[in-house]
Amino acid sequence: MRKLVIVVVATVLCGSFVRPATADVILGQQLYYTGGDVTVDILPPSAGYWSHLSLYLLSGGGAIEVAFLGINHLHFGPLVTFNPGTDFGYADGDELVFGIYVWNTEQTYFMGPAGRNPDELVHAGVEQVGSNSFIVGFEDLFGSPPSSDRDFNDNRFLFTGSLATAVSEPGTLALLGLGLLGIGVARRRKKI
Ligand SMILES: [Ca+2]
Repeated sequence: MRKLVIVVVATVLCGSFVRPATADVILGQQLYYTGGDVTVDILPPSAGYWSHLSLYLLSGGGAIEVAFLGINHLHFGPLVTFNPGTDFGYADGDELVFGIYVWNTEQTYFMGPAGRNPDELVHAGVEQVGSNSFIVGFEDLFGSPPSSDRDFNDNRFLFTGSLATAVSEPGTLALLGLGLLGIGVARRRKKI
């Protein structure tokens, strides 16, 4: 009996620490370049609207289309492999902002924070499915329910390769270093 109790307790304890089989989708998650190639696969969409995927550079409140990557309804499977560094001048740690342009509504929705989008809502979720693999699902309808079902699976893409969900350690440390340097300069200026 005692043995049985121990086994049951051990099973319950282990169970509570086991990660779920499917990773969580994180809404508003951003992806960062880690140097090297990135491959894009188009996964079957669940949308009625047609869209295309592009890589964008966000600057001064505007968006520049860096690379047109493919039309969501015309192609499934591996789409393109490119190197954000050698092809487009990205540096390690730079954010890779992917977005969809929805043909039917002429709206563009970006990965990342809500404020980037025309309705001020998050429009993409990221699910990490491998060490360097991420499924990004977009919501292609404007606004809150009932205008939009907010299911984030209208346009889905698999990104593999040189991507990460956080800026690499050296980049973070370098930023911290710059911050400390800034504080040092400010203090010195105050003394004068
Ligand atoms: Ca939807």
